[in-house]
Amino acid sequence: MDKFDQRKMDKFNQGYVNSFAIGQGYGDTFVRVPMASHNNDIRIVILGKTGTGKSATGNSILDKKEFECSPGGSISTWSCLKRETKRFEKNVVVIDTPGLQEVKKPMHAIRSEIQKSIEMAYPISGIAHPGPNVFLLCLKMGRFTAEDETLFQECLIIFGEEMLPFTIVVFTHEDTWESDMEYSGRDPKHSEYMQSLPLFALEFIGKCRSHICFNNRKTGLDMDLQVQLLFKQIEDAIVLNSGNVYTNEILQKVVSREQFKNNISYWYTNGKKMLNSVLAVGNVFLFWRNFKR
Ligand SMILES: Nc1nc2c(ncn2[C@@H]2O[C@H](COP(=O)(O)OP(=O)(O)OP(=O)(O)O)[C@@H](O)[C@H]2O)c(=O)[nH]1
Ligand SMILES: [Mg+2]
Repeated sequence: MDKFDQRKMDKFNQGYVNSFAIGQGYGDTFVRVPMASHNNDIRIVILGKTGTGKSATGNSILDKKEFECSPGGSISTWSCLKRETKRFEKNVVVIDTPGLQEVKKPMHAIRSEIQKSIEMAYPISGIAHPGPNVFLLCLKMGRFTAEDETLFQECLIIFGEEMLPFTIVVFTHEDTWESDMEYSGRDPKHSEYMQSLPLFALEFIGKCRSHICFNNRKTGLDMDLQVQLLFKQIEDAIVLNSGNVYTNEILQKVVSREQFKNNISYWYTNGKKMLNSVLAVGNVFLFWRNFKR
């Protein structure tokens, strides 16, 4: 590892406790992963850019094809959708959301639609505090672009930094990445993938609760085990967050803070324009007075 890589990994490790190392091996046998039992409800909001596999991940968690998935360029999820199931003795609520940074609709409309997911995450039992226990932020395993940097910023605009302890990054398309690596004659090592990520991504992911690689094409016991590992990570996040959830009150604070920031920048920009106009009029007046003399 050269100096630059070490610096990136240090930045990454500065974040919250990453309870599971990326790509932790688990062999072929079906192992029941022990889960810290805090509450029997798990409420999940799935976020990510269009086509990163949000709906597919939701279906893998639910073990049913509840959310529509679409290959290619077409967008399949336009509004938040909630589905529930009981899996591995947990009451699971999954809320699928439209793609962040979707360009075919106004940004403010997408943002407020995604924010609706918080109110939708009320508990099945009706006794716990409403709101999601975790956000699963889907990122497609592969190259990161400058667009991905704005994706992280967009997440923070919508849910604030307050979302980070509740966020688990899910690297989807693990299978495609592995076959791409094999095709180019390289060993698909997850640790090397992490090192290859740009600093902005490592910084953001390092601040999240944890991360996991995910392959939505797995089936049978392989898929069961993968989902159990994800549930274990979610359970760890719940315990580390002392059972707290991302509430609507947190969201309202974030929304008013964003509005305040927007108002300030509006008045700053317009105030500067007004001042420039006043100065311009003053200059014209002085010029006219001097001219008359
Ligand atoms: N090979 C592979 N394909 C995947 C994986 N996850 C999702 N896909 C495929 O990627 C495509 C897009 O997945 P979706 O789940 O529809 O993505 P989305 O993020 O919900 O997209 P929108 O709803 O349009 O925002 C589909 O064809 C999925 O089958 C994965 O882990 N591996
Ligand atoms: Mg979708």
